[in-house]
Amino acid sequence: MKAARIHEFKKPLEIDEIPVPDPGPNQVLLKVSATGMCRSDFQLLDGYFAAGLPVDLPFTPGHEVAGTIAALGRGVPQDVDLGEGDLVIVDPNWGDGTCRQCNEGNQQLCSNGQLVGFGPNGGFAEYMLAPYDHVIAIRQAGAEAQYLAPLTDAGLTPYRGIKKLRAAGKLGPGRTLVVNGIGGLGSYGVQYAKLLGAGATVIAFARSDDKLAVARDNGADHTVNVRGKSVEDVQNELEDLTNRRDVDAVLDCAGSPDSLGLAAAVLATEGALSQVGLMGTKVELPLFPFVSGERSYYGSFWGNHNDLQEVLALASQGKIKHNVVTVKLDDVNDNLEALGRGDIVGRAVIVFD
Ligand code: FEH
Ligand code: ZN
Repeated sequence: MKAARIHEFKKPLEIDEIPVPDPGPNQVLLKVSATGMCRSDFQLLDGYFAAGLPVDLPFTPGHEVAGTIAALGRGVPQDVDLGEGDLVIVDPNWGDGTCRQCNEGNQQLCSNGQLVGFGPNGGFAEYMLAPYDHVIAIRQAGAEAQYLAPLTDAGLTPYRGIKKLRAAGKLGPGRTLVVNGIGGLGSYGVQYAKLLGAGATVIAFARSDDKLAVARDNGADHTVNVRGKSVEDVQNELEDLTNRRDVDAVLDCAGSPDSLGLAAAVLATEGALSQVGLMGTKVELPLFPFVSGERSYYGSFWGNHNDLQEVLALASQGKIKHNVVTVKLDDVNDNLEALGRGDIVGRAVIVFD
């Protein structure tokens, strides 16, 4: 099979011809149909995760996968409703099933767990392996792999991030919610801001008009191009748009020092910032304003099984729009470089024949 593999960090992936793997007793072999491309794939290749998520080279990235079952391991229970040819998505976070986080249903937080495409080989290949209990069969007629794959990360991570803001009581009528960074995650994040915002006014921040057009098309009430603007410039635009110079909640899908600094600066008293973007390497927040204004900062990572089921339900009801650009495996390096530059509008998805 063809596989795009990391042989050396900071060097292009190599398209290799390698054997199709055999499923272990409790695994399924997937024929990959579609795999989303994430900025964290670019960061993986760049060595960003070398300490936290070490991988054995050569390594196949790809953590946002839909495919069809090609074979079942001999230990897959007979009563499991999975069969060859079934269209499935890969639930990407494989916990150990024993720790507190796993028992709370948050396998993405398991310190002994595995993240597909960041440990186990992923979907930048024609076939891949997954535990049988971490694939979800899609029974909806007409469901397309290129739109299912992104739901396992780009369409999942911002969903959990918005849920944190809702759980913190920061959304609702009269509230303003910024989605900062309209890339693969932000194009879904704007939609969840409207779906879960309970009437909050949704404002998109981005550095390109093309991405802000996606945000408007996906339901943003207002957009602000923040490229080259000071905090005061942005506060002036917020006042023109909302009659306020601050906002109650921010979903930051970028995570760069500039985006985090701007978000912290415009966050209102008792406001909350939910962080899903990882462009930077550290968090710097103004200490006294955060303490004296009881502002909150939440890290939010990927999503759990229930979050994913909720996203699948919204998608099956036609409540989620996709901004997908389909690409081929042979063009993986060009698209990784484009991701690194922030040049992809929407989500690039590798599609296989
Ligand atoms: C996955 C693994 C490690 C870091 C970041 C990510 C994100 O792509 C999850 O949304
Ligand atoms: Zn990702």
